[in-house]
Amino acid sequence: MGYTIAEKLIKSHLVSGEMKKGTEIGLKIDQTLTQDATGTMAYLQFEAMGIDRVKTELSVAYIDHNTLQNGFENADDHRFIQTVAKKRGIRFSRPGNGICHQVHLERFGKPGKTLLGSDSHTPTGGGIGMLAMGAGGLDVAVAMGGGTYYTTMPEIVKINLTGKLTSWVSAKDVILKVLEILTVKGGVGKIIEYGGEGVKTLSVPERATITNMGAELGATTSVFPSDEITKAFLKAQNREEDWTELKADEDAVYDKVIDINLSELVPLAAMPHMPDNVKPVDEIGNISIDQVCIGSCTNSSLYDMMKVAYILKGKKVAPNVSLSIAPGSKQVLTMLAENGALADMIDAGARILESACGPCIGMGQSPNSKGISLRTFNRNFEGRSGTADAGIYLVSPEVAAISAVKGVLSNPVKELEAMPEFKLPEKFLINDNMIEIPASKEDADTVNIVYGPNIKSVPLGKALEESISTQVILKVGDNITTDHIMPAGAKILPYRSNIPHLSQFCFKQCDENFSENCKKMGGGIIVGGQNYGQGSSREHAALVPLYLGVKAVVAKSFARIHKGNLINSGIIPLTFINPDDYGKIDKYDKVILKNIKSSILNDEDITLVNETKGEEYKLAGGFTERQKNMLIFGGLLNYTGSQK
Ligand code: MIC
Ligand code: SF4
Repeated sequence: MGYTIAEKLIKSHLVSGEMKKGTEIGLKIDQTLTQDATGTMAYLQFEAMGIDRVKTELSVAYIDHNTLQNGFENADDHRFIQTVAKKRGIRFSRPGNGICHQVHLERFGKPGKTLLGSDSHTPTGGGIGMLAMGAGGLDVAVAMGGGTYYTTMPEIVKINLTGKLTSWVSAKDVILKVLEILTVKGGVGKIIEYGGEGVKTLSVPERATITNMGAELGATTSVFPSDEITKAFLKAQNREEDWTELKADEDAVYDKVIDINLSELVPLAAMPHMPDNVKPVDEIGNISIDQVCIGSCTNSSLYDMMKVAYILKGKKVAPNVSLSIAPGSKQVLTMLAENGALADMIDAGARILESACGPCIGMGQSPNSKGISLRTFNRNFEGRSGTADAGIYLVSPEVAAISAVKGVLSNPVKELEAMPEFKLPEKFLINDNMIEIPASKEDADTVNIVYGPNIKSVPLGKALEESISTQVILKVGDNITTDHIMPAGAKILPYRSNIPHLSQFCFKQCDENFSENCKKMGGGIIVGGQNYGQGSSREHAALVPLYLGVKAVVAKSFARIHKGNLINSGIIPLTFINPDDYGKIDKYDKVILKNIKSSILNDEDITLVNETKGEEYKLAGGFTERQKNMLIFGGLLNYTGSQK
């Protein structure tokens, strides 16, 4: 029996376990990336491990999230990351150089390699044939130190692409279609592998758009083959030697195959407030809009920007619309400036933003009250834009650009003449002058790490007690995102290295008083529905609840990265054996996790006694030996410390 691409990548990096679906595997990590919003914590944890130099083939620290500097905090964090990077052997991508995933694809990604990033959209690298996964900062810190990354051997789903995208229909519509089919929890425990004749019609940036937003499926990652198109892209980036071929064997077996005919796709949009709430643009109709934002790690390549500039050329942004554009990298922005496309955008009235995440993470450009904003981004969770009652629609750059001109949601297929061919350049403009090379091993001693006053220590869990007697401090529904648990945005992000300050914002959208209640009542357990913790890789969504005294989360199911982050910090993720029990528990019920320690150690079902209702429910843990140790010692840092 032959292998799929994903299996080949796993096989060549397997250091522990067997490739048996659903069981734990350990992978060797070749490359890591961090960004600044998760990076400060990741490097604090790396420092806590006491390792001198990173042991990966390549590690890069990017500054792209917290680039609004309306106080000293972000700039201090940047300085901290810059100095750690210099000392510990990590390349440093300076603010202004671009969004981590876009720059990594352009300058560092290599087919056949593994990449672990402290950002959930790390699977962008799957567009170039990498096994690229998002994880919590602590997992990335361990990988930087040469440690193994543990995950569950996933099922492999093949998306079989046939046909060719038609005029003004784009890669974004492909991934929106996949989201419509699979939903935001359809990818959990799976790798999505693209194949079929249609693959040949897609350029690397288009493939990267698709693998990027595979994160919204909850998938472990997504991957494309590495073929002649990949080779041409790498050659144009002056990195032809980084290419290797990667394809599935003829007789590879998949757990599921989904057929998508690219020729049949139409422009789509994900409506508020979930990326899988997808409908054709035509069906939604010409709704009035207030804002259009183009950019983010999903859609900010030169290819996307050239199409946008073409649509805007000689036109004017409608008076009711504010249009912002953030090209994804310095490479993209410089090339747009040189070929005149930037002038077309500016001339049409676009507000050009720096090459960074910007509005995607609520760093500016919040829409007006009840505003409707079309965005080429990947997430439209309620409140993420910074305006609680705004409605965000996720669309392609083509739909965004024509709608900005028309002032209403518009279908480019109807509004424009047939699309001309947009070719990628044979040579990208290459200038890595904003990537700092670390100090040599010999000079590392002369570099001092600079800690700003905003940097506080990392909270640590406590060793597990035999039984936990507490209360339900919060009950939430399905698909709770990490943006619900630990919101981001311009006011909060500067405090990513200050957990005590962050704690006041925890779960604010679900329960105004969550933080105060925790402080008053000494924390408790959280009860959740399906897919608890989907979205970002931010470990703050575990560290802040830990700080507030949350001991366990009992849910119907969990998202992969968040579950890992909970265990790493010593919070116990448990699932209902009978999902109907979810309905029987209420907020503030007094509960006991009876003999939880011995139940975890002996792989027994766990009993949750509901003292208020006089009932008992059975819960499953299903932890590996490694996870048991982390929970018993109160988190990965404690456990590692205990082994020294
Ligand atoms: C996001 O898109 O939500 C982020 C901000 O990039 C996060 C990381 C973070 O919270 O810092 C992600 O996707 O992992
Ligand atoms: Fe940045 Fe948005 Fe991409 Fe997250 S999803 S890495 S915030 S551009």
